[in-house]
Amino acid sequence: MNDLAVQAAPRVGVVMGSRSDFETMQGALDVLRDLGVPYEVRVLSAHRTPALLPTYGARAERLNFTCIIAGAGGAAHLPGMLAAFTRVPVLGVPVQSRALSGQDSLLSIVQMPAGVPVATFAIGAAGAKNAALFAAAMLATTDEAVRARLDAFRAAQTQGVLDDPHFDGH
Ligand code: RP5
Repeated sequence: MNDLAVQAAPRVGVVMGSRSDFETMQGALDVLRDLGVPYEVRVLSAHRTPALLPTYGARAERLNFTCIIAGAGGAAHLPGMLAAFTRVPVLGVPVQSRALSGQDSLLSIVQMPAGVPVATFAIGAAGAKNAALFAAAMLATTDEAVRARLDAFRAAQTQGVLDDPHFDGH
């Protein structure tokens, strides 16, 4: 995973606690790619590679990332630990665990004590996609090209509903 595509001048870092999170996090990568947001992808584990967390936090600051999207499952301490090591905003994605359907991941990520925030998204694929859309929206405050692509995405999404033959317009 760590040899996955590293794009030129990444604006968003996408990290996940395990290769097993990739299927979920693929949704975030797809959205970032479709919206033309340069990103890099890493596997970083709070418990298996803890020494890499401060290094990555410093890298995110040095490269001036807009944000880090961090997906993890189970006792999902990766987003909170990363947030402790960097001022770059961390968007947490709770990966759906087998044992508790991701409720453990959600609570681990969302219940940060005051002082070190993690923005927390929905469990699973929807959360991964929305974290990427949120990252794009942050970038869109200063990047006109991303803003235009995000607006076009939302317009197409709206049109998709309106074009639905089961939608009667009332
Ligand atoms: C977490 O533990 C990962 O984020 C993953 O969701 C979960 C299980 O990891 P594996 O045992 O599948 O590597 O660290």
